[in-house]
Amino acid sequence: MKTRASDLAILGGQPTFAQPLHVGQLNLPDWPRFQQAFEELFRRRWFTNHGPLVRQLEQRLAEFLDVRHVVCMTNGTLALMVALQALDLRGRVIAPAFTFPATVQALTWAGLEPLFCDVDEKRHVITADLARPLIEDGVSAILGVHLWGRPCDPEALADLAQRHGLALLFDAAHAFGCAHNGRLIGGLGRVEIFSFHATKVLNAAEGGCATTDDDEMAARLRTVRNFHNQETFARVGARINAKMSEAQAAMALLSLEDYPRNAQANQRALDAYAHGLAGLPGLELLDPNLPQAHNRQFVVLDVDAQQAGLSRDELTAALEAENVLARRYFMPGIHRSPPYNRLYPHFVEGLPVTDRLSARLMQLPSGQAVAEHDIATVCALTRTILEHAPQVSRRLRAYQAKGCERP
Ligand code: T4K
Repeated sequence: MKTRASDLAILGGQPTFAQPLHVGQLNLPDWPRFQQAFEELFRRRWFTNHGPLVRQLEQRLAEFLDVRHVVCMTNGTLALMVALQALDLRGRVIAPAFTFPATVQALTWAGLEPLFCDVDEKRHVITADLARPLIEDGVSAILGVHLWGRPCDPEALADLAQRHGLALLFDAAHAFGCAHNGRLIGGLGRVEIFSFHATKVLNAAEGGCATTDDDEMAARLRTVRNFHNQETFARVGARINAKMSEAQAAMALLSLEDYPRNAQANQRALDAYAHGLAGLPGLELLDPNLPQAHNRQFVVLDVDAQQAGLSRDELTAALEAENVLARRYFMPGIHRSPPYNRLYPHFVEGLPVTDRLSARLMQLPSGQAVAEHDIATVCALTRTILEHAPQVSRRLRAYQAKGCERP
């Protein structure tokens, strides 16, 4: 265990981990089940276009989420693009800038403009109070993001949307298995979308879905998802190929079976971080204990630079030198990223909370590939880095003076 400053890799020591520890928390099914699923797929010779596995997945997900309709798609971004098209939106959409770029990219591809809304400092999501002042002519919808699986003010947003005749939808890419008021997220707003990317708790390699309790919306989603005239359920403006393949569905079905085990493992990892980081000044782990169901897929740390003695960027750089690849999610806010900073320059200085959170939050490695003793080591390293904060900070500033962000 490293205790001396000179042991730290950022100050000249050897990296603690020979292999990088990633934040990508891949949940893999065991190999024999995966092999069997793919052997069956090869035998059946039916690989896409709403095959039996996609239909089975849609049914199982609808049961799991307790929602009337699940429409599986190629990935979460396309699910969002399809949802925006199915809602037949025009003009501007109120959305956070504190999110993954895909949320806003989907708006752009649907020909819509983002109207960036700042987020709540404690919950990191948009709220009705923050969205209300943005409502003006030309706004057609509110797109909330349940960031880190935290539900974003659904009732108050629904009320606001209804009063102003706006559509309400949610990007629930992080929120599979997370509950709001005792019900799993999936039936909020007119439509919600999920991501089944490899790094998500439900892993289809790539994949996603849209969910709704609204029969007409489901028909529209299914129509937009497929370019084929024979698959027409509703009149829509434009269509696209967003179909999920059978290979993706095979993977997702296995991952869904494993979900309880994976969520429990995530909770154990979070507990290990909470234990290992307890008492460290300036570090706050998000939601270590939650009363309601949650996937616990993101281990998010809030770094108060003044109290910790090191900024979030300095801490991630020092950990990276040890081969601990923590991520600075989400940085910068989308309002500061191209092309949005160029297209909508008036937002660049207009989202103070988003800017503050973008500078403070980091995601820590977790998931199947990160053992509990690895987490204990990451926590001990963090402790040592903080204990030697002035030297670490000086060293990083010296690198920066040479024009490098990190060693
Ligand atoms: N809305 C929100 C709020 C989202 O967060 C996302 C996606 C979407 C919409 C769109 O959903 P999708 O269209 O993706 O279904 C990753 C994921 O690619 C992305 O799905 C996710 N959010 C985002 C939060 O994280 P990157 O580009 O930052 O991470 P990436 O791909 O570099 O992976 C992270 C780490 O995981 C890497 O350091 C290595 C490890 N990894 C990754 C992959 C893909 C592996 O070990 N194995 C792998 O196969 O976006």
